[in-house]
Amino acid sequence: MRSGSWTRIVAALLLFTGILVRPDGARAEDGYELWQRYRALPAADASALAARAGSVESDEASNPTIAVAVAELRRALPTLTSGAATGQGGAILIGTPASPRIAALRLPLSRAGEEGFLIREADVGGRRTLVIAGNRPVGALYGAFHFLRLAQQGPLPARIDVAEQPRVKLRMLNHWDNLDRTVERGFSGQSIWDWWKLPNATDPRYIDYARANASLGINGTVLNNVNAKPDMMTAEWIAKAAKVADVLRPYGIKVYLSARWSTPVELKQTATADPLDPAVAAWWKAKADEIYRVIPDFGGFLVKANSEGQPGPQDYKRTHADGANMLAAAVKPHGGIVMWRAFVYSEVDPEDRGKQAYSEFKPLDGKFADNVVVQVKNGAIDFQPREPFHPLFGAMPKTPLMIEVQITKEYLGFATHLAYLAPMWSEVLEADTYAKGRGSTVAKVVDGSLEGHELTGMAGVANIGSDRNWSGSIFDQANWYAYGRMAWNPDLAPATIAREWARQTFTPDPAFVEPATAMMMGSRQAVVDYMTPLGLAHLMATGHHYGPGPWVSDLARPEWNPTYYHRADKNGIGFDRTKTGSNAVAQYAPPVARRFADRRTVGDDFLLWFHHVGWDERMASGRTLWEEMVARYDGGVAAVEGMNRQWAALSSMIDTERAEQIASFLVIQKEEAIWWRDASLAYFGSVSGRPLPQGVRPPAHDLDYYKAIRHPYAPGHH
Ligand code: GCV
Repeated sequence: MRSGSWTRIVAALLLFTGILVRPDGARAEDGYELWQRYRALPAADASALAARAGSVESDEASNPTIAVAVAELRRALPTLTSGAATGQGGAILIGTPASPRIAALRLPLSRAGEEGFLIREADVGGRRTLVIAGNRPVGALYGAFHFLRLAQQGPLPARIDVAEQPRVKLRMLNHWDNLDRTVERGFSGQSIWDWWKLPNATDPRYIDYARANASLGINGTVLNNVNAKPDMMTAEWIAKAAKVADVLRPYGIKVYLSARWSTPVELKQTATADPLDPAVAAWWKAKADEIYRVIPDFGGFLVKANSEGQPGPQDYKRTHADGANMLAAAVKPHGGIVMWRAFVYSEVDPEDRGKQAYSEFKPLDGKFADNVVVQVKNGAIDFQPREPFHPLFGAMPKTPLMIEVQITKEYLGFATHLAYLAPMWSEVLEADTYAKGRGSTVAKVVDGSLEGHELTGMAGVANIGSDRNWSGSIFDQANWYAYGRMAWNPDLAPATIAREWARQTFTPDPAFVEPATAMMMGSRQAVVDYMTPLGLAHLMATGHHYGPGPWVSDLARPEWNPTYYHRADKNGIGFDRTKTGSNAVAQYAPPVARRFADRRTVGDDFLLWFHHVGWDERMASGRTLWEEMVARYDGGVAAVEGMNRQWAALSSMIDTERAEQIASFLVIQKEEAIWWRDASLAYFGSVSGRPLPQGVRPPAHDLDYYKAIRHPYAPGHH
């Protein structure tokens, strides 16, 4: 080992043990503080901040939400301004119109809506004061976090006048956390919910979880996996959930629970789970009453039914609407809602899996109760590195639809691959459904503006676990952050979010932030290119979805096999979803259907999603399809090599501890990108019979080598 490496390792150890402090005074960091590090600002910025916001006042400190907002500001400002040369001049006043001093200002609070805020400077009792106000305490809390977001990023603007309110009503995290503390598709340790010790003991971490989420405006969390257990509905487990709800409540976060359809039968309290059976409806009504007695602001239920082996109303020849409406009636008197998932595909239906959710749900439009929202994944298959938008968006005008995205990276390299997901989500949100002509974007379906729905939402499958850094890697914190920011405002630009995250998480120095942002912005496309280029999908190994398995063709159900999705043979590759194939294109509005159906307009990104293309057909680049595919796999690997180089150049600008972890994960990513590229080219080369173009590096091993790789202990698989 080179002596330089030893020096870095020793430095990292000293930093870790707190013995060494960097010359710039920064403490060793393990990522626990996320984007809420509140480190000392440079002297000039600190002085300017102290002059305007040196102390914090409120007339409503007895309100628990205002109290946590005040506490957050008081926690942050002293360290942010610790390097200030001048005194603590200005004051912050935070609250709602319940505060006489805020009411007297007659602020235009209609701009803040139910949950938003205003931040502006005003004269309060003859003193220049920075006012953070909401119509409700939670708005003021979000305003406090917004102010800290601004303050952490560099000099405050000379004049502050901000008015914001969320575009989406339900800004939800979905935990796929099991009662034994394992996490389905979780790559960051155990569940943060220490169920075994609840309700008697809580963990201070729950408060930091609430602080982090409230800083983004997240206002709901589903505590347990959609593959739910009946036990969750027992008094013992409801008491545990109630304790978590108590901790999260001041932060404006409501608790929701995933409900297993067959719960009353499995608990041996009803003979059937038929939603139209009065005994079943009565059981759920009593259960809802019981929950609301201990969680008065309980949000409601999330349900995965008749999907991947989960029970559901169809077991009794009833529809999804019958099921959802029965549960909705149970929570309705308490103001609760039901989020009913549209992620369904049948174990017996031979129809293209990508078409099944639309086929089942579209006919139910208008049949759901008004406190039901149908939760639709961003794409029609399953959180692939790239999918076209789900055809249900725009197709159910009478039904509120919320979008579900996956923050945890089940199909994008788990926690060790750097893949910033905001560009993927934004690609879907910006997609035009043409449901009501041009401009009918998915974002407008989701925020309710297209059809005038009030009940709107976004759900993100959480990547949060017991790891010190919460998300398994530092850069995966950016995905949690970006999800929350986009749930607040689906139009926020991914690069803007990346910059604000990087400034708060690392340093506001543009010499770091700009290249780091560029690296993040290119990272998801790199994953697409080394895993599933040109519209390919679901080529991952069986079960755990870790690593390549494009050859897998022996699983019981056709749609469990990667060969089902790529359909490669010696002539070509791709899933024909046009009229000559499954005709899935017809599920989109005509202008979209026409674009996807035409080889000339579909574009490279979705080419093989919608078309079966000959290996020798020419692409826009002038290459044959086979040559293009090789170039994409190579490009993906090259991009990751570039990220490794880029990080080597940037890492000295931040603390050693996080820099080293990121560097080591980038090495893993590089090795795995090469594995994906080599295994995929070995396989597709064998199927196509085409040789690699001249000068292209052959795979390191033969196909059998890659086929023999097994990973029975890959994380996140249940
Ligand atoms: C919670 C995919 C995942 C499953 C997950 C399912 C779902 O199929 O692999 O682990 O189950 O999606 O969203 O319900």
